[in-house]
Amino acid sequence: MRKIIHVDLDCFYAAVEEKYNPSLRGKPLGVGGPADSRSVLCTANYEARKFGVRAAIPSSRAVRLCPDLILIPPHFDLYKAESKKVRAILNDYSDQIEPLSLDEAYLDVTNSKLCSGSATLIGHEIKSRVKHELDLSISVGVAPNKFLAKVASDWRKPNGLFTIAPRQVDDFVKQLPVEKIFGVGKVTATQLHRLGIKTCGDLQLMPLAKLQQQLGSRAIDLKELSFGRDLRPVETQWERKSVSVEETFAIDIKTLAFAQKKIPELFTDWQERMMKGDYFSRLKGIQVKLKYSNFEQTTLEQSFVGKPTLDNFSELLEKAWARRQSSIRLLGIGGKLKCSQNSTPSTKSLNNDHLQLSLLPLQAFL
Ligand code: TTP
Ligand code: MG
Repeated sequence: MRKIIHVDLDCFYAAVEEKYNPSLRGKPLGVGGPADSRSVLCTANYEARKFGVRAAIPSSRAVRLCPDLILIPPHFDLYKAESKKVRAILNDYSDQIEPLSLDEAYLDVTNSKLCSGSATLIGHEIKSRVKHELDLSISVGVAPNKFLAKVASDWRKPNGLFTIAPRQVDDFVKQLPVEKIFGVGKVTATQLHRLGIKTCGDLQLMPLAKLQQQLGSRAIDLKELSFGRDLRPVETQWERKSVSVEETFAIDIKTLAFAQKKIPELFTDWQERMMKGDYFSRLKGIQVKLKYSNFEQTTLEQSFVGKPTLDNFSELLEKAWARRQSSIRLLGIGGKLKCSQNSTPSTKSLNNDHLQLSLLPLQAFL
């Protein structure tokens, strides 16, 4: 049985701002562009979150929700520097570390002899060192695999530590809302709810064939995760080469106009991923992927440097659609990334390029 730790700093950008300007502590704080621009928030501290202020909402809306909100522009170099310091602490506990973004990483501590071999004690020590040495708060999840470790780090956020021991997995997942499964966004969650599935326990009981009718190939992966099973290793060597998001539709889409309607939601998701991993500086191209009803697919790419807009993807979709003009079962958008010169935590990468679970080696469970 493996011992996996997932760490995620609390309101990271805002916490770094507070660290360097302690007078901000205790006050509602948002990091993002000015309220009179079209900017969105990168994050907000927990005081601001009480007002409904959170990442990705427009700054203008944030100040309407919380008139006393202090808005600070992001200082990315500072965040990268702090992220490196956290990474240096993590390095003391494992050499199998997979950074997911500037503020998140997995550690495999299965073979560690530190802290009497207790992953939970290692988690406590990491928390305490990040607090005392860096004046930052980090939440820690400990579990037998990556899926559960990530859920666990979020379970007691902020400043939490939560362990899901192997013997607790069965009971834990039974009550876990399906929304907690990564890759289950609003669309999939709604599909599942329609089938009467609210928790992983419900998902476990649903016959696979029925699930496949609704969700296609993803059904197998979701079913495995609903039992708390996830064999993905902690990957240390990868560098992300692309960031993409995609959606498989319950009913195939027949017209370009309908496909275009799906772009904004995908674009928002994609932009969030790109920002979170600080990938825009490495963007070299954008792409649109269409999978047709007969499972054939086409991908159209275009060179792009900088920050693409919704229109860029809409135009690309139009060109891709023109190739066949036939109904599609899946639409994806993404960006191709250049290799980084020196791998920082943000530019090292995820095991799976896509959010889609279908790329995971879950078949190995069967
Ligand atoms: P998160 O870990 O998602 O958020 P957080 O650390 O601010 O808050 P918490 O973990 O306590 O819930 O993202 C880490 C940083 O990435 C965040 O501080 C700012 C940045 N980010 C964006 O720039 N845009 C976004 O949409 C998101 C979600 C994060
Ligand atoms: Mg965080």
